[in-house]
Amino acid sequence: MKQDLYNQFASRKQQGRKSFSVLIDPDKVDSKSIDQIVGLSIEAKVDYFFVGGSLVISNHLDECIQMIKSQCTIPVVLFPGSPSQVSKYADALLYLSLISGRNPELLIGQHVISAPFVKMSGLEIMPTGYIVVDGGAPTTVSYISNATPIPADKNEIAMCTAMAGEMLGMKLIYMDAGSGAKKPITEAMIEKVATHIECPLIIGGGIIEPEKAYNNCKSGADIIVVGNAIEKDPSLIKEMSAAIHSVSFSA
Ligand code: 1GP
Repeated sequence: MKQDLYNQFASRKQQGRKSFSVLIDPDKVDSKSIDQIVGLSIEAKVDYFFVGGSLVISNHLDECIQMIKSQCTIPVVLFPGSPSQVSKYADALLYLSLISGRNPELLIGQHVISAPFVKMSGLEIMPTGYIVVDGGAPTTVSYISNATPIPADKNEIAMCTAMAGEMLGMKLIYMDAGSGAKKPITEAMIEKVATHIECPLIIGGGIIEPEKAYNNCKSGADIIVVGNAIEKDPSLIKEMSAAIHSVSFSA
């Protein structure tokens, strides 16, 4: 199994370097907005693109990734909302198991069905424990997953879930309040989880202010994912990136 990008995630964590990932939902962009987001991301030294969405109604996932790839060398990681969201043009795939839920389909069922297809893609596969936390409003991910998110103030449940995921062999933990969450994950919860796991910790959902991204990194997040806020205002990329990267330098 290829591990290049994962090794990069892990070594950045070891060095205390924080990363910024811009989330692109293929349903919400056209060629003009991709150009703009990629241009701003190159300038702002964005570390990764995550591509995917809970639905992906359109069928231009391949096209979207090819457009990104034709303009930059920023790695593209698939963040799939369903097993059909696999593209050989990406660099890696977050192989997500929804460990905060009790829906067997999203824990293992869909993986069984998609395994041969995922393996054949040749992508670097990153086994990821996906933890959905209540973000104060029903988000697409909580509806689609048919699973109860972890209550926002139950830090111990999040901690134990992440620990279990890591001990089961997951290489990344992704805690998500859901796209467009009203309340992003608290710093207290991030800190509780970060101090009990060794693998890289990804945080996303409802982050709209650079200060929040900064505080999340200070609390132990390794990779910050922002989607919605950037769709609304792409100029935010620069400030977000500077805030996240400033933690690395002051660490
Ligand atoms: C959602 O973590 C991502 O799955 C990003 O959320 O779109 O709210 O930034 P936002």
